[in-house]
Amino acid sequence: MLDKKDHQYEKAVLVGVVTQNQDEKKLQEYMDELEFLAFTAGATVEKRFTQKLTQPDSKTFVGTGKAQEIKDYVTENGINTIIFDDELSPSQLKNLEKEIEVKILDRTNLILDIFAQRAQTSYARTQVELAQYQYLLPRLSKMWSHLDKQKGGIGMRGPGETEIETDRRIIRDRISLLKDKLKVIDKQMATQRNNRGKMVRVALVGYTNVGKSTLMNAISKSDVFAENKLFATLDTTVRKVVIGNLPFLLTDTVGFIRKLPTQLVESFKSTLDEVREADLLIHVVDISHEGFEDQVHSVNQTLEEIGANEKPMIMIFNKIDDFSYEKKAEDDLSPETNKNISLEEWKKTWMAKSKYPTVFISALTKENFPEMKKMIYDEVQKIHISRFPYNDFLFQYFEEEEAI
Ligand SMILES: Nc1nc2c(ncn2[C@@H]2O[C@H](COP(=O)(O)OP(=O)(O)OP(=O)(O)O)[C@@H](O)[C@H]2O)c(=O)[nH]1
Ligand SMILES: [Mg+2]
Repeated sequence: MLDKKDHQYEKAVLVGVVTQNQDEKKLQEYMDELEFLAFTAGATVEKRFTQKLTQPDSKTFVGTGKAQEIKDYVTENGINTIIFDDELSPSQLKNLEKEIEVKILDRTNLILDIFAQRAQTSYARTQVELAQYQYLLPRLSKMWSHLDKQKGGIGMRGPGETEIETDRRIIRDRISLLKDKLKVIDKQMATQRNNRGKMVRVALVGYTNVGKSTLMNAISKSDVFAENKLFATLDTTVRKVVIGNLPFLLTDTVGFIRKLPTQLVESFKSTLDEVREADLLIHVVDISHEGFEDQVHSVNQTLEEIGANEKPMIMIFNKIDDFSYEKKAEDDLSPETNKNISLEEWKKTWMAKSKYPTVFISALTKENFPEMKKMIYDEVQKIHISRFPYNDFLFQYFEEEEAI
């Protein structure tokens, strides 16, 4: 999977903790996601360490015995980086670095680093830089100071690399400068959005890597970057789309993830405003992912956090071409997993339980596109009619065969 020729991959280990009543399977799912994040950032994962704890240790997050086990492995195997699935407090981070003496990152750090690598426009870069400084400020004192020789690589890109040792005052000044800069851009963006007029606005939302950009490209014939890594999209793309006779604006934007760092939610205000100000949300779900129901839950939670949870929505279950069904033998008493449920059963379950119009498609093979387009058309039309009540051209019927 990794192309070692092009990049210098760092050797990393992962550390995950669950409470006593969470199960092993969930933990492995979380670790799979963390490994994907690590891979996206540019690391190869050599080993996973996990522990069940009623409460994380206030000093070292994991227990002392586990910390020692990790230290031994890291020393023996020349590991550069330890990645924790949870956000460490500044003091836990300091204690662990003192104890183990390699670079330690947490999930937030990793996500911020990926965002820093991915940011293309100066707008996105400014947002990420602000989030990074906000993360850095409380963790500034002597962080990584003993690691001078290993500088660079994951978690060290952006402000971390050059200004780690500088005075907090300088960081604070930089934060307020970036905030001012963002305020100006936010205003410009708001004006831009206003200038788009009264056209119905539809936003693609969903967990990262579910296929939002692929779907955007398929519906709007645009060319948004899509790939099998997390957070391929940071910058927002807006396209005018016409389905049947009905024009509307379609927005593709940043994906969500479990435990999205709060610093990012704050600094991506304007990006998320696209979602907040949309008339209709298209929630894209990757049905081929074993944890897709958790992902739906995370997305709904984030929507609630940004105050966008009461909007009309369409649920699109994507990647049906990649859905694999493992029928369970009758004498198989192992617990049922998502994979033991057929696509037909999923359809029935979700259509019954979702209060939103729901459709199952493949953005790649375009399976069920006519059904999906009809659904989008109907929902957009409802909004359009309430906005332009005297526009009678709208009452023409949608023709499935029409080239869209
Ligand atoms: N098999 C299959 N793969 C798909 C489908 N739709 C998208 N993909 C793949 O899923 C990966 C992620 O697609 P993207 O469109 O980048 O996903 P995204 O939701 O925009 O992701 P972020 O921008 O990273 O949040 C790519 O490798 C796509 O080729 C589908 O219907 N079937
Ligand atoms: Mg994308």
